Amino acid sequence: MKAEAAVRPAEPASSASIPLTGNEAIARGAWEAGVRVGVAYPGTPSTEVLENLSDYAPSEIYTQWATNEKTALDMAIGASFAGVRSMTSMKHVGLNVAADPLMSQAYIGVNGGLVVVVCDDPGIHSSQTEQDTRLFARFAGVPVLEPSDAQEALEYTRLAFQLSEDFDTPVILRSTTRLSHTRSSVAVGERVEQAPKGFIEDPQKTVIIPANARRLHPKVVAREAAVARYFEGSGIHRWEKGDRKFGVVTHGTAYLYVKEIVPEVSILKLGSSYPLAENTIREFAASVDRLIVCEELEPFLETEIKALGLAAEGKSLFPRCGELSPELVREGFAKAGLVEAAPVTLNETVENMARPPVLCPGCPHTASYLALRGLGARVTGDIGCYTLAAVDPLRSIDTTVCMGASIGNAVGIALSGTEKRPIVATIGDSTFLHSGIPPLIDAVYNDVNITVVILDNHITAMTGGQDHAGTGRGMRGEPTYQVNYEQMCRAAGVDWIRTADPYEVGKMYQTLREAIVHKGVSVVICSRPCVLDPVRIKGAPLEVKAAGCVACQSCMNLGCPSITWSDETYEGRNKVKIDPTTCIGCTLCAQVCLSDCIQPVTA
Ligand SMILES: Cc1ncc(C[n+]2csc(CCOP(=O)(O)OP(=O)(O)O)c2C)c(N)n1
Repeated sequence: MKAEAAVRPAEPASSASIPLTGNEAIARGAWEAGVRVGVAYPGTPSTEVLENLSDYAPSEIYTQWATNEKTALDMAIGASFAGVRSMTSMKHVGLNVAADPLMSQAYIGVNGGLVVVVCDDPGIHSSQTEQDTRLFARFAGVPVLEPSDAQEALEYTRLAFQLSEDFDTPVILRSTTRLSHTRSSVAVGERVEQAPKGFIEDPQKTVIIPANARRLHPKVVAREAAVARYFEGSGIHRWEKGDRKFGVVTHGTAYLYVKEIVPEVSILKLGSSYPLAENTIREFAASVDRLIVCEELEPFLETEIKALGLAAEGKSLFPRCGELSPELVREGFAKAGLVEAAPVTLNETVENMARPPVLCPGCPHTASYLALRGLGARVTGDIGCYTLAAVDPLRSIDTTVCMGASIGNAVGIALSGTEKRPIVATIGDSTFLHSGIPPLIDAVYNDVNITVVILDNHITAMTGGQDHAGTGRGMRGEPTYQVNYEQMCRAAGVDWIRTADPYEVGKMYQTLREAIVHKGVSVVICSRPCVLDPVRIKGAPLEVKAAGCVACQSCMNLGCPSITWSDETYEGRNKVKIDPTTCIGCTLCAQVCLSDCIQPVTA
């Protein structure tokens, strides 16, 4: 072990300490490091990184939402080529989308420092999968830094820019939901401006044709050893000496759980899992009788440590799937015989109280899916608030894979020739721009019979209401060009396009019916702003005139959370009532009511 001091920012932090979440600390660290360009596509738990970066002065940092994670990384790479520090941030699945430029840039390297913030979501709080970005870092040959708390998030972000320039590589800064969204006290520093270097003409480095790539690949391999050596001398890996009977290798937020549950053991806290701290790990292993690896998600360190020929225990004690917690870590150490097993945990109690998520009262997506169910369509879905239409009571989505998949999936179903029902792809506006346009081109190119429904609520609602290229506003609210979906679909070759208002249930149903009988590709743009954005829309609420309610329960099929059962009954069935405090007066329930008993509230 070379050094025991934690890695500190290149410039001394000022004496000021402020409470920051992990994401706020990352943004602060980037600002202090002199970042000039920040671009991202939103995704929980990473969204607030760019949102916080955009709170700094536009004269210091240019920030903007990108159309997807690949274009975001491409733009950040462009800024790095031009000699300024740049950063992009995304959720773990965003890196799947941005993988192509990342793999190339690992060969090319950087001019201005380039940091890719990736926030993993162990426990799948709000994602389609659970992924461990450390595997991606090793796959790409790109160093990954793994802060445990907000202070480290700030310091490692600064370090990441420095490393990027010193070792000519993009650097991944990996966070997780727990770190990104947890607030703690952080000692902050000042911004250190970096003089822009300008574009360096060096096509043998910046043009990745086979002849150059063959030369650059060995550079990536050699860099792995060089960065590992640097890490071992930098103090980023912290060895906390304790009981020599047990040594625990850990990382990220798992370190905090280990400290809480078994504070007396020897701990090797790795600030980075790739490149591996081989020498430090060997030394640490030799100093303890029993080596335990406590890591979240994949057995990344455990596998590497065993490959070094060292005996270690890891996933035999701790789960490989899901988020770690103090309770699960205690359970693991109890299995290892270090601590007593725990009594009933808070987690179990909370999980037993799980409440299924629902669309908001007045959500415009509700009526679109109600209509599609009525039409008996085979519906491919996508990722967004509207994915909730897959569950009761709307239950009108048959497939959901990943962002942008709905249209391609629908084309594939049509090409199979087995589907008798009308095939409808449903996709949100932000998702359509993210990755829905190429498959729409494929749909026309393959001349299939499908309908594409663009659920245009004028915002990226799922992640908290971010603007995008279809809203006509940039991330600081500045007016900018607004994509015209109709023109875009026409340019892809679609000749049957209609716009419908999902608050006019009858008309919209009729439009969708016409769309599905059209031969070829048809597009319906269901246009109506999200009820929560930009300000919460609230009209006069509705009420059920109980005397007229025949308990037909048609309104219940909307799944509106403002509609609940009443104690009154009609022919043995419960009537319904509406909560006037949450009702936004969209009138969808009144439109589907068979007995006309839902009316505006009268004083
Ligand atoms: C590759 C990827 N990037 C980001 C996300 C996070 N995310 C989930 S849905 C979504 C967009 C939702 O917006 P939109 O399609 O307009 O639907 P809405 O939620 O507004 O109904 C985003 C950014 C993700 N799941 N996958």
